Amino acid sequence: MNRIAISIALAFGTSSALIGCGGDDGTQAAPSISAAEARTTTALDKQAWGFVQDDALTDAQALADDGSTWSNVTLPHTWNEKDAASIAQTTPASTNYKRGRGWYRLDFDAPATGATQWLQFDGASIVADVWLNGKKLGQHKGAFGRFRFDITDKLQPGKNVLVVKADNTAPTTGTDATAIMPLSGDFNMSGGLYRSVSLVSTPNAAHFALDDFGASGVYATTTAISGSSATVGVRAKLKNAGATDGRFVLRMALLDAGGQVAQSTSSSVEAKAGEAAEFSQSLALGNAHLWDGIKDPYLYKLVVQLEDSGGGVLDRVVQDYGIREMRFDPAKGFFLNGKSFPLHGVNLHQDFQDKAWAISKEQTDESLALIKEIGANTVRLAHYPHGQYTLEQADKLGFVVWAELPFVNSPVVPCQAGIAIAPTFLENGKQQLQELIRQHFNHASIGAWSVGNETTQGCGLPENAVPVLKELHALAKAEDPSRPTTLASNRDGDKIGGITDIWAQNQYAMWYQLYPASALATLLDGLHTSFPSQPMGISEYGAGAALSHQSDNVNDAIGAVQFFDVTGKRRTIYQPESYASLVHEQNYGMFLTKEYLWGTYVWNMFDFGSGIRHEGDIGGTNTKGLVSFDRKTRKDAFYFYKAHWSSEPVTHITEKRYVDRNLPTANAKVYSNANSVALSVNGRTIKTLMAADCPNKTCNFGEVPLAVGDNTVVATGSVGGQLVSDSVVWKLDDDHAANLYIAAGQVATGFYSEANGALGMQKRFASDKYYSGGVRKYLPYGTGLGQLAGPLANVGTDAVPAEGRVWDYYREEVSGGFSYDFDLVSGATYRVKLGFMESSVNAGERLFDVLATTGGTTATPIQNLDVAATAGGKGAALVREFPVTIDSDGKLKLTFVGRTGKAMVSNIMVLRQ
Ligand code: GCB
Repeated sequence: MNRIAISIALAFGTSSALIGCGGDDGTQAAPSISAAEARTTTALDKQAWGFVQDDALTDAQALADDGSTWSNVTLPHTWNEKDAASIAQTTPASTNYKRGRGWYRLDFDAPATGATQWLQFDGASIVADVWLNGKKLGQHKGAFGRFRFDITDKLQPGKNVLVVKADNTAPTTGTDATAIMPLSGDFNMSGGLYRSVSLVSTPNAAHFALDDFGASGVYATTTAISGSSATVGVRAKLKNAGATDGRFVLRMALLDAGGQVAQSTSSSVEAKAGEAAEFSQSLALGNAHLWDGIKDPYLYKLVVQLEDSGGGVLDRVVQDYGIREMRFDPAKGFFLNGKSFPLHGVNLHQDFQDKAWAISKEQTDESLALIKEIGANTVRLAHYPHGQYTLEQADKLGFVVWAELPFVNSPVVPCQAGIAIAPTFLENGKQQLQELIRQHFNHASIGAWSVGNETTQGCGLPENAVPVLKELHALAKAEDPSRPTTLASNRDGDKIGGITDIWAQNQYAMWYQLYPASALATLLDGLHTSFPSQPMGISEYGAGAALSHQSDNVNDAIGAVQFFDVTGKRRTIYQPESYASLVHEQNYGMFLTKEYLWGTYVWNMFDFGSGIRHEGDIGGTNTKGLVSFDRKTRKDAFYFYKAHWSSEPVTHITEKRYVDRNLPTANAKVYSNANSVALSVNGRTIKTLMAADCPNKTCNFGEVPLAVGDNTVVATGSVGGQLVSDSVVWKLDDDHAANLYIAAGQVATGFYSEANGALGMQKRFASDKYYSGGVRKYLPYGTGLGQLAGPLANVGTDAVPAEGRVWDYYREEVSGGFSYDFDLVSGATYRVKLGFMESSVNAGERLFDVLATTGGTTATPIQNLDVAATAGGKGAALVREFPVTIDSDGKLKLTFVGRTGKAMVSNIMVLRQ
C-alpha cells in the first residue's frame, strides 16, 4: 500500500463549505477505500415490460390501461428494429420507418433498502414522459442522454407501476415541441427505451449528486503532467437530502490496476440539510502510469467516497480514470503524452442490423473488436452521444474518441433563410451538450467535444448555424476547459472555420464530389492556409460498396458510380466494391502526405440504417461501411486499412466475391504490409513484388490471364520470415473465355442483355475495359447521378435486376476518337456486334465511323453512322455487326472516330465463329 500524505491543493475548481483537510498519513485508522459499490443499482431491463406502439392513444387512456393486451418486451427495445434499418426491406418505395409514440408499462416492487431512490433512464428516444403510480414524474427531451427522477417520496411499498411514453415523431417546424437536436440526418432515429432503465438506491440521504444532468457528480481532470508525475484534480458535487446539516469526510483515491492505492486524500466537508455543495481535491502521483492509447490503455480506478465522521461509507462513485495529455498542433497534428501520434480511425453509428439502436453489450463489443482488429487508434462516435458502455470500452481499448452533440444539418426546419431558430431548440441543444460533457467527463478516451456536424448542410446557410455553434462552443468551454471543441464541416469550410478550437472536414472526393483526391488536397491546403492556427482533421470520407456488386475496371469511374437513388424507384443502385476500394486508396494515400492533419476518420466502419436512402444492394441502408451491417463481412477496403494500421501481417487478395469472371483477364490486387508478396495462378508464380513495389500497401500485379475453369490465385506475403497467404478461386466459363461482352462506359460487371432485345441474345457483360481515350457516360434522362428516368427508368428495376442495363452507359469520344484493343486468337474469325443507343443528340448531330485494325490492315466496316436517325430517335437501340479475321499478331483494334460530333458506343460483343 502506498499511501502518501499530501496536503490538498485547491488550485482548481470551486470549493464551498470546506472545513478542514488531512492526508492519509498512516497514523489514523486505515480508511476503507475500495472499488465496491455502495449504492444498489437494479436494472429493470429483463423484467416483463408491456409495450404498445399507438399514436392514437391518449395519456389518460394509456394510464388507465392495465397493459394486459400490450405485447411483452424486455429492454433494450425499439419499435424500429425491423423497418428501415433492415436488409429485409426489399421494396424500393418503403424507405420510411415508423415514427410516433410507443407506450411502456412495468409493474415492479419497491426496493427493500435505501435512503434515496432514483429512477434512471440511460436513454429514451426522443421525448420521454414518465409516470409513477399515475403521477407524472416529468419529461425528458433528447434521445441520447441519461436522465433520472428522484422517486424517494413517490415510491409506494410493494407494487409500483411505471408508465413511459416515448415519442420519436419527426420535427416538422422549428417551433414544434419536438424541435430537438437532431432535426434531420442520414440515420434513423429509433424510438423507444433502447438503453437500460434502472433503480438506484443510495444508502444514505447524503450522496453524490444524482441530479446533475444525469452525470456521476464527480469530475476529474489531469491538471498537470511532467515527466512521470501527474496531478489529477477532482470536483465532487454532494447533495445532503437529509433533514439535518451534516459534517462528512470526503475521501478520494486512485487505485492502480492491481487495486492498490496509488494516491489518496481526504477532507472534512459540510453540507447543509437539503442542500447541494461542491468540493475539489487534488491527487498528485509521483510515478504515474499514463494511459497511452491503443499501445497501453492503462486505467486507474478513481474512487470518491463520502464517509460519516466514524469512517462509515455513505456513498461512493467509482470510475475508470486514465492519466494522459492530448495536444492538437495546427502544423504537426496530434500528440499523445508529448509524442506525435497521428490519429487514424473510423466513424461509428450506434445501430446494428435488425436491432437498430436496441443493441446489447455483446453487439457493442463485436463492433469495437472489429475496430480494434483493423488497427484504428481513434473513433468518431457519430453523430450523437453514444452509451456509457461504449465509452467505457473505448477507455479500455485505448481509442481516442471524438464525442459529438447531435447538432446535425440545419438548426431550423424548414431549412431556409429567415426562419428563426426556435429558442426551445437552442435550449435543448445546450441541455444535450451539458448531458454529453458531464456524463462522459471522466473518460480518458475523449479527446474533443464536437458541437455539430454539417450544420449548414442542405440549406447553405451559415448565418443560421454560426451563432448556434458559437454559443455551443462557449458552453462546452465553460463545462470543460480542459478539452478542445471541434465540429465537422462540409462544404462550408470558409464560413465556419475558426469557431471551435480544432475542426475537421467531411469530404467525399471521388464520390459526392466529382473530383480526384488531388483536387481535395488543394482544397485542404487552402483551408489550412485560411485557418492556420486551427488544427484540422478529416472527419469523414468514403464511398458506398455493395458486397454483391463488382467490376472489371474502376479506372476513370469518378461520376459513373451512382451514390443513391433519390427517386425511390429502385432499391438497387450499383456500387461496385472495388470502386470504393479505389476511393479509399486514393483519399487515404493523399491524407498521409498532409502532416498538418491531426486525424482521419473513414465514413463509416459499418453499413448502417438510413431510411432516406436506397443504394447498393440493400434497402434503407448507407453502404459506406468497411464491414457489413451485420458485422459478418469485411469488405476489401477493410484490409486496405488493416494493412496500413495493424501490426498483424496482412495479405489480402481483393475482389474475392467476384468469382464468376466475365473477362479472360483479371486485375490482381493485393493489400499487404508484408516485406514481399508473391502471386501465383494455378501453381505458377506470376510475379513477386517487394514492399517498395507496393506503395500505399497496395500490390498491383496487373492483368492476370485466366484459363477456362477454376483459376486458383494465391498471394503469399512474407513478413519477417513468416508467410501469410490468401487465396481465391476465380472461374471462367467457355463462353467468356472465347468471346468478349463489354458494356461500354459501365463500371459494374455482370449485367445481361435481354434475350429478346436488340442484341438478340442473353449474355452476361463485363465492365468497360481495354479502351484508350473517350469518357464514360450514362444516359442522362434525369438531372443528375442517381436519377435515371425517362425511357430506361424501368430497365434494371428490381423486378428484372440486371437485364437491359447494358444500355445504360456508353463510351463517348472527347477528341481524336477512342479505341479498344483486344487480344484474340490469331487466324480465328470473329463477329463484332456493336450496340448503340442515343441519349441526347438528335439526328444529324452525330455521325461517326468505326475502324477495325488487325495486323497492319485497317478496314472501316461502319461509316457515317447516325444513331439517332437510323434507330429512330433517343432511347432506341441500334445494332451493327461485321466479321473480322485476326491477323498473326492476335490483335484487334476498334477505333471510333467522329465525323460530325463525337463518336460513341453502348456495348461491344466480339464473338468467335
Ligand atoms: C455526411 C454526413 C453523414 C452521412 C454521410 C453520407 O457528410 O455527415 O451523416 O451519412 O455524409 O454517407 O452521405
